[in-house]
Amino acid sequence: MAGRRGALIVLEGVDRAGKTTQCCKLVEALCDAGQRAQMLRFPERSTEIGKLLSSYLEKKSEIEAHAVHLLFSANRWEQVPLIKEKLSEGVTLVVDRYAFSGVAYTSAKKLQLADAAKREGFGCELYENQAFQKQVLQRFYQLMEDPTLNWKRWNLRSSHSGVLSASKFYFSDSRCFQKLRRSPRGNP
Ligand code: FDM
Repeated sequence: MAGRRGALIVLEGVDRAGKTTQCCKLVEALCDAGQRAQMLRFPERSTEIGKLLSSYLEKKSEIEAHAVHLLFSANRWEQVPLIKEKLSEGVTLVVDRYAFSGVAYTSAKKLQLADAAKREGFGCELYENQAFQKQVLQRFYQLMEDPTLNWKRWNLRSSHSGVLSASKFYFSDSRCFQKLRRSPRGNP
């Protein structure tokens, strides 16, 4: 008889929201509770595609906007066999960013072009500036407005992070925490 499938839990949010810390804590808590859990993150920078993305994010190379969006998507697709294998083995996967980042960052980039002159720098990587991050946050809010995703909202004290699982989606920034009951549709 097949064992129980693992859960896919995704944390989404803007840069420096604390997603990685929360992912680590969640994996630790699940393991402490006797579950098998592992962490993944996107972009997965170790693959050939991941190396291209890393170089792009570190401003060492330029890639056309549509092409880079497809590379982020391909970078998720190349991990799909591993994801399926782990889930089918009963391992719960806690994922630091997934396809919602793809939508939020690419669509925010279109807005950013008009606003580029107002950027304030706060980080080393390409997207780490406040004006752009505000736009990404707005895009996450817009994604949360989708009525087909059946969101619920909680108040949180701090942190900008979110969780997406096969059956639940959570997103939070400093003001809200949302939950999706149904499985999100769509591709990685
Ligand atoms: N990012 C990440 C995208 O623009 N699209 C995507 O599909 C994904 C998964 O890559 F700025 C961006 C978001 C962020 C950067 O940074 C990854 P971290 O610190 O490794 O999360």
